[in-house]
Amino acid sequence: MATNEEIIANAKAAILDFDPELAAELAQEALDAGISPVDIIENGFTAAMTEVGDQFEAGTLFLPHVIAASEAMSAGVEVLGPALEKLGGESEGRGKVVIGTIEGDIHSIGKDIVATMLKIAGFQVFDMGRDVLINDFVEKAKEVGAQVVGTSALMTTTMVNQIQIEEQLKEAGIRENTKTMVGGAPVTQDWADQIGADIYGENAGDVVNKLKELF
Ligand code: HCB
Repeated sequence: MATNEEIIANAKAAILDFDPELAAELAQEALDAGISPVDIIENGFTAAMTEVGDQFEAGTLFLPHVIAASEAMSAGVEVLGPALEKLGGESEGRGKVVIGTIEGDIHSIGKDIVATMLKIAGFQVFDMGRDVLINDFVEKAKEVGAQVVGTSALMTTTMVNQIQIEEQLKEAGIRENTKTMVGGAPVTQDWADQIGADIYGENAGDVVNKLKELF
């Protein structure tokens, strides 16, 4: 029988082999073995996606490979969905979070994971999707009275749009009552400080810890 480490390593390999059926099977095997769905997402699937990104950048993998890898990851995460939801319910109504991928950017996998983990932690999450207009974030925050507006940016060309969130929330007169959160692979604590965002989320676990501390 495979050890937990082997199951996680195999799950990572399934993404690197672009195999959605195997990723789904291994997600189920991980749950049956009592491995936390968070562990398999972070140490199996996400670790593989990081490697795919590095190889894409190095020119050893191409866009169709990236698409196939993200489809395999989605197939695996789908199986983990019910188990992730079972982790939830510890404290309903912690706060309202409007989240989405920033204007111009269609990457959604990381944002989806953050949104799921926040729901599990008891936050009310308004997931705006991807390539969300800055104005739509602001309007939604006003409409629901959000405590947090979180944006995800996966590209150096789109992270600059996070500055617009700061500016437009100020113009709408709601910046003082709203915390801003930024995340995504090229985003850093330095960037958050530079643009005046309140929270930098390095990964989904970090986001949940920081927002739990605040609310
Ligand atoms: Co895409 N892509 N891509 N891509 N892609 C990246 C991001 C590059 C870095 C790859 C590279 O060159 N090394 C690169 C960007 C370079 C740059 O910075 N300028 C890139 C490019 C260039 C592109 C296209 C332009 C390619 C093209 O068409 N020529 C195009 C984008 C077009 C557009 O947006 N307008 C594109 C398309 C795609 C897809 C569609 C094939 C696919 C996305 C599928 C989807 O999301 N539904 C994709 C993918 C998968 C990637 C990589 C390989 C992985 C991203 C990912 O899902 N990681 C990525 C390489 C990389 O990032 N290393 C590559 C896994 C998740 C779990 O990690 O960092 O997103 P995460 O999220 C973490 C963390 O950051 C944090 O928590 C999450 C969970 O722990 N977090 C937040 C995330 N959002 C947060 C928000 C918060 O408020 C707080 C915390």
